[in-house]
Amino acid sequence: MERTAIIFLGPPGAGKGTQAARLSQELGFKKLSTGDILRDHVARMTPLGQVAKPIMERGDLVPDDLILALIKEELSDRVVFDGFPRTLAQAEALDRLLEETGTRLLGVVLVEVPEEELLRRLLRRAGLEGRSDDNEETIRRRLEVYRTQTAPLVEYYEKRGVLKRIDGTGTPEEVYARIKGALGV
Ligand code: B4P
Repeated sequence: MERTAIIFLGPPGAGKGTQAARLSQELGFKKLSTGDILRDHVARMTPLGQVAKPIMERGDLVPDDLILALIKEELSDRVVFDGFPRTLAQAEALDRLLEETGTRLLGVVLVEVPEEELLRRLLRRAGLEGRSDDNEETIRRRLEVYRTQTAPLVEYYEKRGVLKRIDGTGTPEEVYARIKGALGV
């Protein structure tokens, strides 16, 4: 069986987690969400969780070396990455890992949503789920971190011809149909 991977990229609140969950389930791929794994470590207060907690509460990124160790531990033959990579160093390390393991990148799905809508969605989730990083100050910091540290990955993947730009507005079903169409799966 060929080893394959799909990456979900996009600002906080774009719906990456929602769409990655659905796609991985339908394709039978493992969903590897660095945000979910980190939240689990924080909840269990593991050594990684203790380091990650204040960083995530501020809306900053957890150091690359810690994230890369997690990824190596959790990598699988068929995988959907949700929220990883988030920095150029992570993207370059992932390239090396995919090459070493003979894994083919099927596409990088960039979910695009205007900033006012992102804020609206995350503030609504704050009321529903009470995630500790879903308050207005942290959300603004997460958006800023996305612009400065993660947005450069758009050009990185665009240059290689693997980027699929997806309009992330509308219902989750509408967005999902666009993603499947763009990936041809
Ligand atoms: P994540 O968990 O990845 O959080 P996020 O970027 O905010 O995305 P999330 O998955 O929650 O939101 P989504 O767009 O799916 O990261 C949290 C923190 O962990 C980071 O700030 C960082 O500190 C750390 N971290 C994670 N990965 C890291 C890495 N690789 N390197 C370093 N640090 C890392 O959805 C948002 C909301 O929109 C949901 O409530 C959803 O229900 C709603 N929604 C989805 N689709 C919708 C639609 N079509 N219409 C309306 N609402 C919709």
